[in-house]
Amino acid sequence: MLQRKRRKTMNVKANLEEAAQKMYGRAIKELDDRQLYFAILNMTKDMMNGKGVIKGSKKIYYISAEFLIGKLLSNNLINLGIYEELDAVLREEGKELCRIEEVEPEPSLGNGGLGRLAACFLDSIASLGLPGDGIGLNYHFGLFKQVFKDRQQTAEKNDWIEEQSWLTKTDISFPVYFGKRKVMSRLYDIDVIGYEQGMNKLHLFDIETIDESIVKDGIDFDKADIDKNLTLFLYPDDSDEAGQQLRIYQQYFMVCNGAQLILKEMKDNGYDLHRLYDHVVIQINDTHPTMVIPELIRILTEEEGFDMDEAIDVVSRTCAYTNHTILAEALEKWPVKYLQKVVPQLMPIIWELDKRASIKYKDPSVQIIDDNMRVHMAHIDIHYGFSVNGVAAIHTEILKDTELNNFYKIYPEKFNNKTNGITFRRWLLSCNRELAACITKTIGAGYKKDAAELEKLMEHLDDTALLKEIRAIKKTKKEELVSYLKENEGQEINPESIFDIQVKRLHEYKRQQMNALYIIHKYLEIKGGKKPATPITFIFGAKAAPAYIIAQDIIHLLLCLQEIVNNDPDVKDHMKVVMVENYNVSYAEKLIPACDISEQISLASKEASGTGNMKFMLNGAVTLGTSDGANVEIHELVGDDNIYIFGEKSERVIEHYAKADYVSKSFYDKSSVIKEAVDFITSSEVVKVGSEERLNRLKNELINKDWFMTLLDLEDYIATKDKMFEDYRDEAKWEKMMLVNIAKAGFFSSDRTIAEYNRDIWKLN
Ligand code: 26V
Repeated sequence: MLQRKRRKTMNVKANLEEAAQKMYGRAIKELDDRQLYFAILNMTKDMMNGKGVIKGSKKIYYISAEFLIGKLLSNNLINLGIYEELDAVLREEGKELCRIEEVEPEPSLGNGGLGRLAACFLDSIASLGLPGDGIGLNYHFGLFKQVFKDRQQTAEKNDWIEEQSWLTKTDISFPVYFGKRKVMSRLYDIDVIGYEQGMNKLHLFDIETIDESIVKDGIDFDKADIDKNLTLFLYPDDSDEAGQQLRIYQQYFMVCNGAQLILKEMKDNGYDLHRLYDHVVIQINDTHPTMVIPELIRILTEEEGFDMDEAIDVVSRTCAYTNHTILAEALEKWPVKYLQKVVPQLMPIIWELDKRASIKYKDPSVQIIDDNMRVHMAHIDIHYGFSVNGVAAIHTEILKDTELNNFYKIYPEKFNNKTNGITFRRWLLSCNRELAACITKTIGAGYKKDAAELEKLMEHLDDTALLKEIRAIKKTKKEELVSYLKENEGQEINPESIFDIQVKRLHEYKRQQMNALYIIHKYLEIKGGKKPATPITFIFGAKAAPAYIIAQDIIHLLLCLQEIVNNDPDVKDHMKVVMVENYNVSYAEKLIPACDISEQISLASKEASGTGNMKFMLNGAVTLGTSDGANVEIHELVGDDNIYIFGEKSERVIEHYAKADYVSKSFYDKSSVIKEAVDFITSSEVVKVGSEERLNRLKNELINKDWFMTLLDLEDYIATKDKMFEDYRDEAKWEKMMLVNIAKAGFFSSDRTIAEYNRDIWKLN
């Protein structure tokens, strides 16, 4: 149901003229791109407001430390249904909308997949007409901006908040206590418009006393000065004590504000707090917002007169938890000592929750506070939430069978799977308008609201005109990317080459290092006279956590390889390497439509789902991947003939870990191909352009540790990738693979994911 407020006329031209006059006293054609951006921003905000807020008797609050929303202009125009019209109006005035879109700064309120998923979910919740808001933090500088210097990553702040932006300052402000220390918050909202729907909100809390001027060199600042720094950065370096404590300050600040906002909305609506779960569901996105559970219990008992039993019952029936990783090192376990210092008022509640769990269950692996006095945040969620979900079929199975098996035995009914999805508004309609138009022409526009309709493309597998058109669109997108890379990276790329792309956070389990070893292998082959039939461009984009040394070393290796390969006269016409700087959502929107080969090569069992894999498939790239995360479901959908799967399966990998029987050195010793590639890392060619210390460390890591089993899969990877390059030459075969991938991508719409969350967990009307 929509509550209509003020009705803003949908006449785009008149609205824009009005905004231009009001803001600058000028006509549209007299404005430059920057002025036009602000005029369009204001007009769009106004028009969105006219759509009214989505209402209902039960609301989902998606609480998350990250919302990687990307630029919003294009998406909002599409969802409002005025993109084409505005484009035409601007053209008449000699202006270009796609150039104006470049003016918008990109907020970096997320690290990667988890934050981007939250943003896709907000889009789908609104597009399905469900009442649901996001709750998070208004980081002023977000995740760092990556700048390469001397072939190494350095970090700078990403200053994204301008005088006028999508943020709207509200008059809502809450007190937040860290023990006796009181700070005041300020709520900023970003409107989230559904596709041809009403509006929800993304609520981003800020601290009133924030002080941007304390940021010194790069991203350095005084981590102890909470009043001034609390919302400056996303997950600042938490490798030291002050960094970890700041993260706890941030998490509590988020959930304390979130809890107050939720209860205020309950009361404003006149609902009975004793029936909170009838009106509210809180989806806890990974463990970062877990403290919302003890915080709500604290408020209900201390301020609302609940007894402890009822408070725990009500909160447990309101909160649901999503797990996004199986990596033990990524599961949060906060020392009691830190929580006691930052949020002493929560510790009695956490002790109480721990006591109740330990009375019921003796198994030490399901305790909340362990013998080392660390609080296992996920354990709070599982005991005191009503739903636990994984994010892809294989991931949920692994949680049930191994990682969380002891919990699954206690609460089998809580566990469920919700395979991730992506919003097609951004990842097709907005980033690949040409492909969207071609699909619409072929099967009609129904797929825009019901992505499953993409399957209709399967009836056109023999339509050679369509296949040629899809190939031509890919070519156009490759050419666009080539000119962007020339301008932004100073790299000359051949648009006729195969675009092989791996873009995602840098982590050893994602195995960018395996791709690097392939590149070395190919380079040495070409030097030896074996040239590939089609030239290849290997493209990477990845940020590494500043404190993650090996990840920094891998970036360094990639940048060294870029230097060597692209300047070698024997090689550069056959292959190139490009590591793009500061990979972010906007870059993804340019890279993904231009991709031929989508690299999804994590060690099986380690990538919970992946969502880049879905974006690439939707844009007609063919996956080269392991049987991991959502790759498994992509494989099932497209069949053996339309995907390239290699590597050890997850069961065997899990067995290797259990038996501790993987020895990378033995793979290095017994294969000359592996040895040659690994040794090249510290060859004179590379050392000449790189840091010997970094390169040595990386090589030693691969030979003597290789925790994520790169060498185990390397030979299979090389063979499968070579086969793929070979198959690329068969145009008819490749075009068909592209079309099957697009046709089968419908399942991965986040509209489907959200409909499942709603059906099984949220149960909104
Ligand atoms: C966090 C950390 C923190 C420090 C140590 C190393 C490490 C490794 C991984 C993580 C990931 C945290 C959670 C996360 O971002 N998960 C991602 O969630 C996506 C959305 O569900 C999913 O597609 C990705 O597979 C999953 O990695």
